[in-house]
Amino acid sequence: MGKQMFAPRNTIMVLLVMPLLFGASRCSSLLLPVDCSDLHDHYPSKPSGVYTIFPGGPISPLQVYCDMESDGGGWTVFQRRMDGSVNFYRTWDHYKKGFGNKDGEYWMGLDNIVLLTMRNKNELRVDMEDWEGGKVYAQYRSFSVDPESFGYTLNLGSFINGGAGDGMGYHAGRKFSTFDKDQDSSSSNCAKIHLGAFWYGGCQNANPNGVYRLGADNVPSRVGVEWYQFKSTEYSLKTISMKIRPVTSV
Ligand SMILES: [Ca+2]
Repeated sequence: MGKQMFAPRNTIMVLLVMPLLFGASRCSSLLLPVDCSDLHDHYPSKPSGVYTIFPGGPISPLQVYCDMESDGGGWTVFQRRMDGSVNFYRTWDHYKKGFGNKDGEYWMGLDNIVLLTMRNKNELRVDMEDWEGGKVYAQYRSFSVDPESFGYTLNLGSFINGGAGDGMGYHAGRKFSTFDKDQDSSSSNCAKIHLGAFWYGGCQNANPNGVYRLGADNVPSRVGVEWYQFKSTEYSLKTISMKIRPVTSV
């Protein structure tokens, strides 16, 4: 009699648990998204904001800002400037590991960028805005960064112009440099001269990690948040964000 009494309850339990098990097995990445694109695929209506992704597996969660709007969304933001609240003139170790606030200005960290770009073929989009309301972007059909043992060399695919001009093309094939680790091709130290950290050559067309300033303020040139082909090197941008997304197979 007891079994008969409990049988309906067990049946109910199974019915309740089955969809959960089925759902978990069907969409394992739903619980542990690899990147913002993965998250966007499962929850297309999620707005832009801070989310936790797992590019290095389940034991290494990483908080990032996801751009769920630009060109269909699903972009994992690895660099963002918007108000000058975070100091970007930092050491190699900071650029390796990442710093800043995920809901504001931050750098994701080169090791995380390596992880994200070694898994899939990714494209790069750089959105930027001047102080007069102008909004443009630059896009590259592929983007990856080699591991630290290769100097975090930048690999960049073909350019798509969204009005910004090709500020990054010059930096393709360059190693990353900070003021305390000079890997540029200049006889001087580009990071020290331009108060930033980037894939400098000798030295740059883009300086997105430069000093946050209010446009063309006539202070010493070429140290601002710059994109030469858009506003020259004498003009510091109001906002810039660099983001990646896996390239959908064709
Ligand atoms: Ca040098």
